[in-house]
Amino acid sequence: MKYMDPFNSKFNAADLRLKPEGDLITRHLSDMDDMYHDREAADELLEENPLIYRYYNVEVPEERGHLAHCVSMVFPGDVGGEYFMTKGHFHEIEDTAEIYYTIQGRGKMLMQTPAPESRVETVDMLPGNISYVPPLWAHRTINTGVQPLVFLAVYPGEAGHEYGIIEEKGFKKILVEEDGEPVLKDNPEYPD
Ligand code: M6P
Ligand code: ZN
Repeated sequence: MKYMDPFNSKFNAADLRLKPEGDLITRHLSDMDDMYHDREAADELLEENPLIYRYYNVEVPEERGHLAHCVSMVFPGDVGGEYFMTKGHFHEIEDTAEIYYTIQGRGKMLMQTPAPESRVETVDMLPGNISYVPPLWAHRTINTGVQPLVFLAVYPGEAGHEYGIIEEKGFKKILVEEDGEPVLKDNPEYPD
């Protein structure tokens, strides 16, 4: 392994930007509209095509020994009652974990083990919470509040992202707003 020089990144809470910016990824509704269960509501909102989330990947080599890290923000909003959320993923290298540190906002992390168990858990994402995603669990972050949900994520450099399973099947549960409260419900489209 080669030496790499130490460095800082600085997150500015006032404008929600990271410096240096690194690799900035933005996801609009059109990047994930078929992940929401209410097709009609998604189609309606597509005209506006809101920004759902963005994340700043600090540039470190994607290899074993390094710790990939990024600052993400999921914006507030919903599609037919289903809160704005990340696409969600498993790690390509399945036995790699991840830590999320919530900086501001309010939300939940939805996690699920691989089929056939497909066990679902959620943890609260509130300022100061350190959320642990153990190896093997798929994970998606969901903004249940009215401010951007902002968090730092750290994971092994080699972990990689596996989106295919979630794109195809979704999560077993969805998080929807009912009477102003987040309620976890069965995903009606989840295959048996
Ligand atoms: C977090 C980390 C990243 C991830 C990002 C967006 O910051 O887990 O690795 O890429 O959220 O989530 P997704 O990749 O599921 O769209
Ligand atoms: Zn991850």
